[in-house]
Amino acid sequence: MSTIERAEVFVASPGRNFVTLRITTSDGVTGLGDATLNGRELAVASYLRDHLVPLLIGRDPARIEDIWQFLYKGAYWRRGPVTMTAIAAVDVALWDIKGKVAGLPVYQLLGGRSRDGVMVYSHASGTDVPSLLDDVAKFRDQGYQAIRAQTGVPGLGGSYGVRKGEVYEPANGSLPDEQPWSTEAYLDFAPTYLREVREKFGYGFHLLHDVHHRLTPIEAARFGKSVEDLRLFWMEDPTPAENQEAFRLIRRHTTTPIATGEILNSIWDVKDLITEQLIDYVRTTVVHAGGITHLRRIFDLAALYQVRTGSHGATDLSPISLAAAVHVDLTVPNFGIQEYMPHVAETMQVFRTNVTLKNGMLDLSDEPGLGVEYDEKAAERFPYDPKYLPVARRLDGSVHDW
Ligand code: CS2
Ligand code: MG
Repeated sequence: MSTIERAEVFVASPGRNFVTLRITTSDGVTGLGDATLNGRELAVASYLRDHLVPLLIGRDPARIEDIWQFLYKGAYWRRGPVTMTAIAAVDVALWDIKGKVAGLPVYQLLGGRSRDGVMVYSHASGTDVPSLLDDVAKFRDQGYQAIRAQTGVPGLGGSYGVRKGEVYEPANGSLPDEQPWSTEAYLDFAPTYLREVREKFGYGFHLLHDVHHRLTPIEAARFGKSVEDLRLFWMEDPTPAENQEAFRLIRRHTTTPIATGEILNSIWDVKDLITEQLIDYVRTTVVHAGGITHLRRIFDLAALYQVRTGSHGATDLSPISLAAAVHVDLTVPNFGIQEYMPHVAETMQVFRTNVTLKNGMLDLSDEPGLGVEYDEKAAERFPYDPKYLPVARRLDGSVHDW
């Protein structure tokens, strides 16, 4: 029997910080898992190095489900982003190994293709409305079928979702950047620029918008109602999702579709949202929700209730997570959309993947496993660089949800 011989954790910053797990079997097969949790990277690295790696050595790498249950139930302390990200890294690395041993891409092990490609949405943004409209035009020209639109709110300086350079990177300070927020200003402004996007470009593409947990349920209801005729594909994270019940109130008032889940980590965190049909898209990911094994469980539950998938895919999820997401997205019957932002060149010097983009759709080749390689030598050129996500403060100085 082949056994797990080695499990190494790499922390590097090729363009941004990534935590990567590499498992090696006694047969010399390697598997990769992403363990990146933006702004809390070292907590997951320690969870892996200090607590999980010693438990993996000598185990049968083929027993993915059993190892998942052992790590989840065996910790006694359940759920949470650090735990679920660490378990995800192990799980994804084991699927990678299983694929390589079988000589099949992971999507074949998951049941094979349900579709020819994976529709993605790109991120159009601008510091003001004209620059946002230019950005939308650019992505329309590149053939994207779905575009998310965000711009800064006048008078508030920078905002979440707005790119500074080529790539959006919210974790930007060695201490958290504190950014002002006004719900009133946002609620007055956001519907007007989304309307301008529709007026200029029409309805021949999917338009998305991220509220980023900023509104109370009744404010979110008002927002959703005010943009109903713009036919958004979704409004994302209209209110913080810890309180799953809150979505019932939003639902009562608006038909604007709702997406949530990028910061949720387990099936229990989305259970009521799904079973009570309080959302339309579940945004949990392979990296923060327990790997392929657990994500499939969430997506299968969602399928029973006509809730579709829309996994988070910002650049703080490594190319390993993007590849794993595409394997899952190709197979699940209830796929909705995949978030996609290209990684910077430095990142791609360290991670080699076979993911391709054409006409706003992602696909990958038939390479066994995930189809990702990690260049450890190249990674050494990019040492860990501590970075925090920003914090939002209301105009009276009190802390708001970022
Ligand atoms: C955002 C993310 O992509 C999204 O929808 O909500 O950019 C999020 O802010 C970051 O991933 C946080 O690390
Ligand atoms: Mg988001």
